[in-house]
Amino acid sequence: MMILRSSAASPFGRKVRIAASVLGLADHITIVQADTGNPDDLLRKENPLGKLPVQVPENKMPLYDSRVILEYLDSVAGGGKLFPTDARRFEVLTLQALGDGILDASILRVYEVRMRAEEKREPSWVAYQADKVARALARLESQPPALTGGTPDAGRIALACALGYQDLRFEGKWRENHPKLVAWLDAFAKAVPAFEETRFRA
Ligand SMILES: N[C@@H](CCC(=O)N[C@@H](CS)C(=O)NCC(=O)O)C(=O)O
Repeated sequence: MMILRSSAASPFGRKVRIAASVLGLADHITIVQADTGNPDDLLRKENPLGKLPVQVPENKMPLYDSRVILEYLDSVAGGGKLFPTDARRFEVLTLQALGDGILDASILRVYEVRMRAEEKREPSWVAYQADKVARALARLESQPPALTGGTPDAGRIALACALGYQDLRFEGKWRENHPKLVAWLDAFAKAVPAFEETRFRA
């Protein structure tokens, strides 16, 4: 059994759970809730950065971050599934970077509210992060990635989790002006049941 240290609402943890499901590895993973705010949580021992998800394969060193965990799961499943080795490889890796980047900027906005008292917040910095997300979503809306069928790759999993996080934390406002991406996410959810199965419900 491998341990996945994560939290139910984590979009990066969701990437790992979806990846494990599409690779048929979900039954080999026990999910243990981690608390990023608790200094005594094993999380900080396993990952000095104190970020989740962390995956601990049996008798092996802890693995992070989500990209590395996806690479690991892909290799356990025989390789070349989440990360194609053919000409599509760099398109997939760049889409993964874009999806993860949307998440990083979005999470910084959430943390600005969670970690800083109201009078200490910096609207121009929040707008700077929000603009990254807006530009990324505009680019994706103009060129939504093809859904290729079969096992979804790491780029498409990252994008689905990034859009799911906009629904969770930003009231799904992106849906108003990104109709192609909405259709893309609907198609992804239909093809990948683990997407709905891993949706966070408070
Ligand atoms: N690049 C990392 C990002 C992980 C991340 O930001 N996780 C958030 C929770 S969703 C976290 O642990 N935040 C706590 C912190 O930043 O200290 C990955 O891909 O796993």
